[in-house]
Amino acid sequence: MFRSPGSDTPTAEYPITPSAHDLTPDRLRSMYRTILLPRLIEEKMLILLRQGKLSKWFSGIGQEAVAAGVVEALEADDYILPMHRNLGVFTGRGLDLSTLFRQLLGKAGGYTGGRERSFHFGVLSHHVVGMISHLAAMMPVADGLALAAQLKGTRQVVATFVGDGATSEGDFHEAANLAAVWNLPVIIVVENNHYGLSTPTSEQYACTDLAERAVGYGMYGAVVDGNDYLAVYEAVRAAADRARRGDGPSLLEFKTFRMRGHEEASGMDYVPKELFDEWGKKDPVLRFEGFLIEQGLFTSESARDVRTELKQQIDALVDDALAAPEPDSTSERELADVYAPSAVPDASEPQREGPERRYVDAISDGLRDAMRRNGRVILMGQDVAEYGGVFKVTEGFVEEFGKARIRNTPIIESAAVGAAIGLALEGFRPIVEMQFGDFITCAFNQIVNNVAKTKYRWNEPVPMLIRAPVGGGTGAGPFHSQNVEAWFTHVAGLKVVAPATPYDAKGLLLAALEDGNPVLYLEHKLLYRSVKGPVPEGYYTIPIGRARVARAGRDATIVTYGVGVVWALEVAERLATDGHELEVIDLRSLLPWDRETVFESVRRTSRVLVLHEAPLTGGFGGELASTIGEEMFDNLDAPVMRLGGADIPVPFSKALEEIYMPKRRLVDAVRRLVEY
Ligand SMILES: Cc1ncc(C[n+]2csc(CCOP(=O)(O)OP(=O)(O)O)c2C)c(N)n1
Repeated sequence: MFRSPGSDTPTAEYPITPSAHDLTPDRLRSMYRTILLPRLIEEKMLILLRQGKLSKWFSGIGQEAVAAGVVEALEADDYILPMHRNLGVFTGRGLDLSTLFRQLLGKAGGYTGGRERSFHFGVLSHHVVGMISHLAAMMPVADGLALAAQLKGTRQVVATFVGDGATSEGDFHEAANLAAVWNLPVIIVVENNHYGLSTPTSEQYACTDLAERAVGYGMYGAVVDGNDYLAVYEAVRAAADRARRGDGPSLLEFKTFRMRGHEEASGMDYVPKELFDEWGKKDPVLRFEGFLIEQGLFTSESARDVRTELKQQIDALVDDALAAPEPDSTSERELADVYAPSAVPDASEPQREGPERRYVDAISDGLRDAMRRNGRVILMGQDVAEYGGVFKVTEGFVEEFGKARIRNTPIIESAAVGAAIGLALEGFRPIVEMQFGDFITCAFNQIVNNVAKTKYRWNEPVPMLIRAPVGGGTGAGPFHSQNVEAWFTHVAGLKVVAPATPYDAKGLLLAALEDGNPVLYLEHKLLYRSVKGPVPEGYYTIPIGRARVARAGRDATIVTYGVGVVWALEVAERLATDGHELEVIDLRSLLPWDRETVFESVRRTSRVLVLHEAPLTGGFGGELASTIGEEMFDNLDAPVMRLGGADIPVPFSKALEEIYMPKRRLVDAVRRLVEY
């Protein structure tokens, strides 16, 4: 039944491959409905599009056998991650059609209430996890869902769809490699419809068949006739059986064809007409219908009756959806839905008492406490297991928690974060360690588009902790010294914290894991072993979004975070001898940040300097300064001043790095402020 990579799809006659499984006549007749329904819905959608009642449509006409075959071959609790042409997954999984039509038409009462378009949503009860626009970005999520199944010991498998074009994306490679290395129960469903928008496969990849790549990843691969419904069914069943046996992932390449344009507005002049003629003969719905008639399971009349029945149902549902109101909301309601309510108690913080611990030890202690307390906490990252991480934060963790929970990843920042989404959707609390904060750029898309937006888009929070060792001062050069906060404080749906003391490092870490939202935790490398302080033993949390007065004063306020707190306290000490009493506010959390504590300080001092190590231009200080200026103008005796790193990459040489660092300019800046 499998055609091995390199062989051609048959072109002479196009019979259906009879199933090796015992499919009863009733089952085959019901499978007909599964492949027919999306075709008929699409035909209706094309009418609505022409009537201007639908804004956009990505057609899957001609490709239905792939989605329908996957749905039919898998169990109801196996996850499927469809793409933009896979209506058949949603209908085949039995989603409520009334809600689905409202979703497709962008109406109130749809699955996302108008927040997302077409298939960009998931329904966990039906084990369907929809896409984001960024191609291949859901493949690492599939790995995470499969890992969750593996950790829980269920028999679930996960099928993740990807187009021929999207196989060129980095996430395809990272996810395929991760699935193979971790032997995950994943089925990569490559839907090769021969074009990625207007680009033919000859300009997309240079191998003969995409399934050849399976060899390189060390997984099973096969080319399958994607327009032969039963061949798809058989291939997916076999792949699922292999995955359930513990034999790992498969890469199935289904050769099919897109019988419409990329999307309905884009036309299809770039596709030679002969291809439509050729593939039209292999129409998957008609082929299966012909097979059923040939087998005596249907007559042309009974097939027509099924069509009529389904069309009537669709017409009624569409009329109902068209009559539904447009989404209606308020900015308050939309804002309130970006985050899940925090589960961290708002109680007062414990005394700053306890054994003296270094900043790095406090992070380790917090992680260990969290892992002991909650068996669902899983830590993933490069070299975090036996090696203990490059900063030794997780030293000894494998011995205590085992390899299943302390997971070395390949060098894959993007897929590690994507996999964390899958874990979070399945109730785990993943922690992803970036080896250096600088490498978080490789996971940027997953963090800002996938992690941050899922809660708002389809109301499923994906709580996780992403740890990033940041900052310079160690002579490590432009790619091991950066402060990354401003790239992320701009993103609704994330929380960002930056502790400056061991006490806060532990309390914020535990809060981040309990919060119920994705939290980016910025730990400053220079503080790891240079800062010590009392850390309470046992479990405690510091609510995210609460600043602290690190030093009280009345002449001016320095608002800062991370290593800036250390600098500010040093300068405050020094200038106290000149009679200047500086107040230092340690923000601790950047998103959200504690306006009230800052505003109260400004009321006391009337002068503010905003300080951070990151470059000044476009830095988070701009947000702080403009808010203070806007809200506190009447209380200010001087313009809000900013001090940040020089607008250059962080240089390697210590002498040059000092030029970058704002620390050397801090005393002058404070003098300017108090003397203004
Ligand atoms: C990361 C990314 N780059 C570009 C696009 C724009 N885009 C949307 S669909 C598409 C073509 C996708 O081709 P393929 O993966 O083969 O899937 P098909 O549309 O053929 O089903 C492109 C380029 C995108 N959505 N995401």
